[in-house]
Amino acid sequence: MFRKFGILILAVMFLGSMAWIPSLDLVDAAAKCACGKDCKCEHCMTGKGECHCKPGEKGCTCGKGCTCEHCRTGKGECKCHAAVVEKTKPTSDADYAKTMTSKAGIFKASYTSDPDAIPVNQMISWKLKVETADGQAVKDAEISVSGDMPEHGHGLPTEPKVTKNCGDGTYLVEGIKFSMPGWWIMSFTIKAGGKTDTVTYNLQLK
Ligand SMILES: [Cu+2]
Repeated sequence: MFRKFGILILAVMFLGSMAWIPSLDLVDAAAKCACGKDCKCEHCMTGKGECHCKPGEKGCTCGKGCTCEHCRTGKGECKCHAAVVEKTKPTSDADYAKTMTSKAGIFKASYTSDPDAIPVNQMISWKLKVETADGQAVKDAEISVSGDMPEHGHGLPTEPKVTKNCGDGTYLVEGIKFSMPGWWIMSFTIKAGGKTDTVTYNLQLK
């Protein structure tokens, strides 16, 4: 009786471990995918081949190029996971400057933080100064804010917003709270003069 029971337990454990193998593969594969969303391309589901998404193409948010149906045809949802191995650590040449040029080179923006030494777990505000690439103040921008901790796959605990346009190309951003120390990315999507571009800052909080 006891022996039978033991064999049964072993059998269950064996089947259990078999069931784990593919799901572990999936977790691993998903971690390699660069989509901001979740796409179901072969690359993302199995880790095979390269991701062939093109950023900005038919709803694709992959940094890589995946050939999932979502990315090729725009149908359905992208099921890639946000965390990418290469992106989960800041590169050694990561720029921590407070003045950055936007991705497409349309704007230049600098921030100042209040307080200056950025604390963890405390509500703070930033002032963002926005200029065109040639240094003209951008006075009528629409700005959205997002913060992200790529190593952990989570964002800010708050939803910071521009609460005041100071009129001289600076904008008050309130409601910023970094919930833990580590590497953070702050992105500001700036829309002005019919153009949209994103400025990204790296932060290393202690
Ligand atoms: Cu975190």
